[in-house]
Amino acid sequence: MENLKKTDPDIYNAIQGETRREQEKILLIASENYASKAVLEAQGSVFTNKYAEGYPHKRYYGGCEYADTVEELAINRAKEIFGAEHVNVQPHSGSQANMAVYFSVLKPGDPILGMGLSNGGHLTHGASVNFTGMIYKADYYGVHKETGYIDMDEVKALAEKHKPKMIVVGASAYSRTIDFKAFSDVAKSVGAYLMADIAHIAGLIAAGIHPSPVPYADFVTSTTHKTLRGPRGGMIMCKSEHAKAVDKLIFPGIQGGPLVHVIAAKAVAFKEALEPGFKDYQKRVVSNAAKLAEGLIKRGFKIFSGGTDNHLMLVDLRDMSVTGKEAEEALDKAGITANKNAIPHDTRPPAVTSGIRLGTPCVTTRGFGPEEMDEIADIIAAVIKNSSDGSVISKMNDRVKALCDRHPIYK
Ligand code: DSN
Repeated sequence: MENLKKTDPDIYNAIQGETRREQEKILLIASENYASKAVLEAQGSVFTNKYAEGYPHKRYYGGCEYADTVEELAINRAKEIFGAEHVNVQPHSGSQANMAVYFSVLKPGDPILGMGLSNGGHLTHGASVNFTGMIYKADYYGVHKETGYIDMDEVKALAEKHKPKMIVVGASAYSRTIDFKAFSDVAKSVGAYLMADIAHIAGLIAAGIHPSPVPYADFVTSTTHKTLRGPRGGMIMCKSEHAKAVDKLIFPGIQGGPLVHVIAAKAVAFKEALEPGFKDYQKRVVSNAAKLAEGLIKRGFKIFSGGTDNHLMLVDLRDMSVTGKEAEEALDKAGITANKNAIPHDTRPPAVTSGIRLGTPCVTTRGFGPEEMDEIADIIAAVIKNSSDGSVISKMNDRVKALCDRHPIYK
């Protein structure tokens, strides 16, 4: 980065600082990952310079022959991974992907049914503060208060009452396997479209270790940077009958020029996802999450729903003396980055919460295994149980640093 260092030392230093932070801390944010150097190189390439409005071989600008190459590779690789009939790799984000799907088949005021934000859903699944809650008449299903699992009887009853035009399935903080077929059955029974937002579990689905919604859903949206380990961005998969409408909504409907450099990086990530090592990585993400949950349970913590089937878990702090906010702050001081998260039916406000969400995509990418998971559980337990004891926090920070030193990122 010699050029950047000379041209803009402030930004150069911030990038150096962020690199150190990502190396020296244990990152347990469930929606983050370390993209490969190849992904970073593609994203930092000269495609940054190129306008390519339109789609491969149907562009509004000249000079798109290489842009066509990367976009076609990204589309074909995504089709191979997920078995989708149609793929659009242009959404700048997961929210844009979801917006395009809604706009392609819904009218303002139409009813939709999604998972409630406070129960683990996403803003774009109908939250009142989001465009989806402003434009559509949103209703929400949640998780069962006792079991923590999605209650399909509730989903069916709400669908029958609310008569949604679209049912949205997918979550940001749900640790159990999702039964996409059951959602499809409910959607069909009330004549609703089904959109599956697989942003969190896309990598698991790509590796075949979580059931895929592609055979069942009319639309499947995702981000590409979470378990899928690509660049920040979105994508849409759909049945052929919706291909034209979706493409038209992304461009010219809600976006202008695609980010070709990001599409190039998506293509690279998809190639990596087709390699045999990717399945093994995703298996380790899941087994690491199970081990971390087990380690925390062993040390007296409650995991919401009793455990995890995927890459994340919600630590339920309602019986502990700390809030989610205090736990997040204490963990950060000890070198562990996580986020406070509402526990379904939480009585504390969203800026405080009674839980923390932990995920294993980052730590698995850097090579941590079951032993490290148990040690992380031990550190988390010590920090949360002694959140105002500076000497404990400092000792735990030493252990975090030692673990991170043994597993450098971007070797
Ligand atoms: N912000 C993402 C997450 O952390 O789950 C969802 O968009």
